[in-house]
Amino acid sequence: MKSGTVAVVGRANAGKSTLINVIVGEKVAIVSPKPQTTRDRILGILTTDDYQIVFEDTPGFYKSTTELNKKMQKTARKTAKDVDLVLFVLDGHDGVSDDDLKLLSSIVNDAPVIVAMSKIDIMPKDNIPENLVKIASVEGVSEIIPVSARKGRNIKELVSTIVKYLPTQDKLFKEDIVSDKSEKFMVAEILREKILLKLDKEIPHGVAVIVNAFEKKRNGVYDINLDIVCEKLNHKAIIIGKQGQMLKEINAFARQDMEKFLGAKVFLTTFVKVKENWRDKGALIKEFGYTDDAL
Ligand SMILES: Nc1nc2c(ncn2[C@@H]2O[C@H](COP(=O)(O)OP(=O)(O)OP(=O)(O)O)[C@@H](O)[C@H]2O)c(=O)[nH]1
Ligand SMILES: [Mg+2]
Repeated sequence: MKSGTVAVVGRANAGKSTLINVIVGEKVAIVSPKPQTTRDRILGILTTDDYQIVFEDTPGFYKSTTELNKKMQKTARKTAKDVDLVLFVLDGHDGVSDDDLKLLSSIVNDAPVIVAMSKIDIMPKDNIPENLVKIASVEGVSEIIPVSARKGRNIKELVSTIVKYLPTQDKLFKEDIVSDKSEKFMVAEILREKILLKLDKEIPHGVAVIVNAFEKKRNGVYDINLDIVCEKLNHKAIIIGKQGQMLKEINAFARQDMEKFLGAKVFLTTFVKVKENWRDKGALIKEFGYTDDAL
């Protein structure tokens, strides 16, 4: 049996989490059109009779000066070491830049590197060969596979290529495990995903979601109470919206997804709090669970 770990790294918004969700066949990580959606290392595990791939999703590389961002970048760099394979996701639909190539060469280390050139469904066809040549110029790249997670293109080819590079050994996880994250973690993330989708500019990036209560009642209904922590009083007003309309929409949208995820009815309550500039305060970052200590 082939089995091993695969760090999935790349620029923020490249499509890493989308690709893992599609390959694993379940939503293990939230996705949004905004950069810096993923903040933690999240495992997504695909097991068949012949192989087990343990994907390690990471926060995308992004230029930002907050302490939280520094922690996220560290998580990504640390994850890229000490794995059997690196899967570098590169969104080249606007062309592959020198910065992309620099980033790619900076993560090349002892493990083989496969580049998934993502979003080919929105990439002008004529650009594909040129992009491939550019990526191939980086030393240490073992394979380049053009894919579209959205359209499911070349996913099988990508998986079989990954398997080729994994060691022959027993499974690392039981076959029924798809993620290392708890239901509690995922419901908080689902709410954060809806905030990312509904709100713009700095607001969603400055939001953390904290679980106060997560309980399955005897009637089967989940009672969930979450805090939405934001950075400024005026952000709180925007999140709540006129007569609470924005928060109502966010909650309704999130509850729907939570019910799908948990397979049960959800009673959701949320409360918006302000913690000034928490993204620059180490103690709060830790309190909110963003730490690379476990890596
Ligand atoms: N057209 C197209 N869009 C895609 C594809 N894959 C992902 N996207 C979109 O790209 C955006 C970013 O996707 P994510 O999966 O959140 O990207 P990520 O690399 O995990 O981003 P971070 O977590 O911020 O680092 C979302 O709006 C996705 O719907 C694809 O194959 N084609
Ligand atoms: Mg992500």
